[in-house]
Amino acid sequence: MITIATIVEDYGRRFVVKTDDGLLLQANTRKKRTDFACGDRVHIQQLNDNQAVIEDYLPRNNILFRQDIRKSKLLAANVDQVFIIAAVIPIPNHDLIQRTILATVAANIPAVLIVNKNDLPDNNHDIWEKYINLLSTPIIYISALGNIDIVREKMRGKCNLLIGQSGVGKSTLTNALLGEQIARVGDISAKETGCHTTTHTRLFNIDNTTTLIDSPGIQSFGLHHLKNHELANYFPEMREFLGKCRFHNCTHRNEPNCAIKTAAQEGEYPMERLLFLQKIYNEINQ
Ligand SMILES: Nc1nc2c(ncn2[C@@H]2O[C@H](COP(=O)(O)OP(=O)(O)OP(=O)(O)O)[C@@H](O)[C@H]2O)c(=O)[nH]1
Ligand SMILES: [Mg+2]
Ligand SMILES: [Zn+2]
Repeated sequence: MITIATIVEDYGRRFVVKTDDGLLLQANTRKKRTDFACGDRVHIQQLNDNQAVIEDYLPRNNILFRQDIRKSKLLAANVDQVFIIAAVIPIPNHDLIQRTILATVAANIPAVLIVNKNDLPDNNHDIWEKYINLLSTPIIYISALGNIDIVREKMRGKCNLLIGQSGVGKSTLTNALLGEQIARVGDISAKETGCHTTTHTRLFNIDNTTTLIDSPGIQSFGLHHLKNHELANYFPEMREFLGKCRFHNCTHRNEPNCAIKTAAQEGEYPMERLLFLQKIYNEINQ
């Protein structure tokens, strides 16, 4: 019998699905397919009381993924909102944060930056302020160990994905939102770089209308799926300068009379962002 279910746990090759009746089933795919993600609505064939086979996914509203030269990694499907989590510890990887933002813009999913561990001393907010222009929503400063009502409010009624470096507190926040210690939390007090505590992506129900996907920490974010001619469009703060370069197909690298380079040189556009754009251009054209 074919039934519809949602993927609630993604172990890469095997999955856990939840039927619309609330039944949890261990699920494999046919022909070792791995092109499924947490949040996917799928057709399943139920085999017995606790096993099923995933036949295919239903049309997706969106899919967030990263892609390096050889392979792509699906992060989650059908999410309404991505929360990019960062903190002062582990040391923030700003390249990774910018890449994640770029991927969410390309996937057309609104993103919010959560700066966690605000209870720690030396929490200088200045380093985060640059992201305000890159996100349509302001940055939220929280401590997952303290009051998280502002996050709960923002998540209400939506499917939310938590993504970020290992050790920033994604699972701690997940547990705080759930009101119980379900997701495993790692101790990084001895290691600044953090260790990967969460090893698979998992979807939780916060209430009847709100879901939350906790994911393993990421170290890199390949953007090989982005196309050359679209890239600049994914820099929302760059839009006012686009179309003003001498060449309509300007890549904003070595071309003469590039409006963005000029703006950056004159301090009207952040040089850091132009260099980031050029870096991604060079990377996807290798
Ligand atoms: N001081 C402080 N520590 C926090 C906060 N949130 C999380 N931590 C600590 O940070 C460490 C890592 O937290 P996790 O929730 O496991 O981090 P994670 O992002 O899920 O890590 P991965 O699963 O490896 O990706 C734990 O020791 C938490 O107790 C916070 O708001 N303040
Ligand atoms: Mg975790
Ligand atoms: Zn240009």
